[in-house]
Amino acid sequence: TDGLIKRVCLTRGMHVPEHVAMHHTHDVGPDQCSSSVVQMIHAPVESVWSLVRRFDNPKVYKNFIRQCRIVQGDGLHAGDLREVMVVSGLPAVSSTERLEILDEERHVISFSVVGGDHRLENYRSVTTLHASDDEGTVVVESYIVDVPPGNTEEETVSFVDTIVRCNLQSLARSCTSRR
Ligand code: A9S
Repeated sequence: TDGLIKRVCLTRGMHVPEHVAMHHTHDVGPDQCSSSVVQMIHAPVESVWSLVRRFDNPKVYKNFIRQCRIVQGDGLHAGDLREVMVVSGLPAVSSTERLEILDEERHVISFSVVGGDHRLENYRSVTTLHASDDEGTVVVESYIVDVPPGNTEEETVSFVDTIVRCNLQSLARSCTSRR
């Protein structure tokens, strides 16, 4: 409200590799909010990554997506674009999304929302995977987004956290039922 930008580290308190903490540290502007969801998965990092890396086909675990097509590039390079059509029942129809990071070595994927018909202006998320102590995978997904006019920060965080949590629970189910 006073024009100041907060720098928020969303893995505070968690034991994570340094690059993971770095990727989940965001500069949050006055009319923006930011949060994160953590999901443990009892499957190896490479098996989780094989689904998470599919910028071209997010439907492999995101159940709110009805259709997706790449509209620029091949979905493997920063700057590539996809157009996503959403299932009915959400306050959204479509979303145009830009691949920001696809780091196959460190298992980091990030995209930002650059257009579409929905209320999540300037949405950007980062998803990281790292090995847990028990040979499983820790997924951390954080995001930053503008608070839509007419909504509070709490409402926005609760809406987006719900979607992200559903996606990561679906991811966990897909990774563990294949084995
Ligand atoms: O797709 C994701 O990884 C995460 C989110 C929060 C996506 C949100 C969404 O695609 C809808 C599901 C359509 C909900 C966008 C951009 C806006 C919405 O209102």
